[in-house]
Amino acid sequence: MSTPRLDVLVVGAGFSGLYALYKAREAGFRVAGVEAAPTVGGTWYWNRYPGARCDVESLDYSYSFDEALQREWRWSERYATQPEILAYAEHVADRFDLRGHLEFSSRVVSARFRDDTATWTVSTDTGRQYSTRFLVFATGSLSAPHQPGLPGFDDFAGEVLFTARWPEQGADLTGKRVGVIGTGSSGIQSVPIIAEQAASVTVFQRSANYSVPAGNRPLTDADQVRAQRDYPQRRRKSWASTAGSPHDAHPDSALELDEDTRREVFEARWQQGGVLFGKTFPQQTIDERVNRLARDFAEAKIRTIVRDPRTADDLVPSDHPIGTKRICTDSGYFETFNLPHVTLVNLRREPITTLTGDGIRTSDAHYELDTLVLATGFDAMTGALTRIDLEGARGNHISTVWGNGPSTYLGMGIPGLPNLFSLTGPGSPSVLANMILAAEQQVNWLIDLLLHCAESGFTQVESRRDAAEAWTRHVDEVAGATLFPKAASWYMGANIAGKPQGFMPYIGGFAAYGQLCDAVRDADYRGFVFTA
Ligand code: NA7
Repeated sequence: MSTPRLDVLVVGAGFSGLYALYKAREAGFRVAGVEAAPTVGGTWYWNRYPGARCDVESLDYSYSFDEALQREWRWSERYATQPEILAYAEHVADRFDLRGHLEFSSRVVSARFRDDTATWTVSTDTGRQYSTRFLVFATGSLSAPHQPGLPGFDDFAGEVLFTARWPEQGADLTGKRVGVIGTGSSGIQSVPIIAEQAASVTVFQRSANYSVPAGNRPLTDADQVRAQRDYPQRRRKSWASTAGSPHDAHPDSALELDEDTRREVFEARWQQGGVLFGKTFPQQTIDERVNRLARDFAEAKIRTIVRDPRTADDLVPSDHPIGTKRICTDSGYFETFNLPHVTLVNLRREPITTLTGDGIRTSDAHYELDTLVLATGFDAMTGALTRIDLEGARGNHISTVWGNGPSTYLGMGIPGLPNLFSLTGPGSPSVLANMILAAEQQVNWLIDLLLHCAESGFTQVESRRDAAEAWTRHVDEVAGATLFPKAASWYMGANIAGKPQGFMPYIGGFAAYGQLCDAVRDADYRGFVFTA
């Protein structure tokens, strides 16, 4: 049997890929990485649109594995901006000497498993080939941008900007008539900043979204001292939590509190800011009645902010329980619609008929535009993998293995694709949790598995099909006990025409998931088949 040049090839150098590279190297494996961007950072390299900011607090959205890194890195704001997070990723890559292992500006286009040698041959668009025993896809959950088929798209003569591919040198929108399609997190974060520059902004909204003020602020010296003092406890709590951050829901049931108290609790969470509003009370994304109370509160906020009642009507989400699409966090989004040069177009009432040379025509009007911003989301969770020509053992191709929707074992193994692992993908809690801790947990577990293979002389490890089916059923059942499947969200695959529908992330909780993974390890990796 021939020996591959590498033990581990990591695809992607975002936060999960960087940590996978680091851990695999520390474990003594021969390791390399391939990254499509010219540098590290993953999603934080590509999503450089104005206003891009993390919705998890900086102190939590950072690696926990290295004490000195945690002590020495200083976040300037409660919620870090894209440039600061990218600088952090760059710092980590330099600090741990990871760049030398990486080939940048190189995209994996195909990977083939050789049954006879139990190795993967991986090809990139730069013409390079890698031979590796294990292949780790750290390609991100929101990394395959979705460009909707807009009629007349090619006729539009103005500038088109994608939030997920914003030009590195920036875009000067001063004095421009800008149209924005998409009102998810990217649209909601960028619209207020675009409105500061543009002559006019027209926001084309298909679905209204819930958004909570981020409550961002600079972190003071006193904050830094407190943060360092409290870090051990903060991290302990995060590791034991449902979402990888140290925040609790209110101890009482919303239904048992009187109206005034309930309003105060919602108000306090609203003022605290951020996505956590979605978890103000226990049962909020499980019990329709509790969810309705939270929706009513959020709706009242929108109506208080937005002066034009018709615009306010259009901005109040009506098609999903609050929190079942990720709540957006904004800095002045709803306020922006009070500006005289900002217009909301409700595409449910007046759909786009076509793009024209100089704008967008809807059923009711023609909107003249110099620049069109597409904040139209991603082929989430599966797109990064299914866009690669990936063939595993015995001719199993990703397109057929996942033909009816993604099936994974513990969110990491895919039956038919031995020695291949996917990080932060379907069947894992990562997109519902603090992505960095989620990546650390999966990578720690995975490196243990690879060490187990190395120590036991196994050259091949593959998830059993029945184990993957059982896990995928479990993922589905847990989601079915919540309100999440009621939203046509990217969690469900609903934003991509023809994509199999089903709730893809594991919603059973971050800590619970870690325990399940550990239980599998402790039961001699039950559900995996090893071959020597
Ligand atoms: P999202 O949340 O998927 O938002 C994409 C937006 O684009 C959403 O409002 C879509 O409307 C809209 N969209 C997509 N296709 C069209 C067409 N054809 N016409 C009109 N509008 C369209 O992506 P983001 O980048 O904002 O955020 C992704 C995640 O990043 C976010 O959840 C956070 O976790 C961070 P729809 O809702 O489908 O009607």
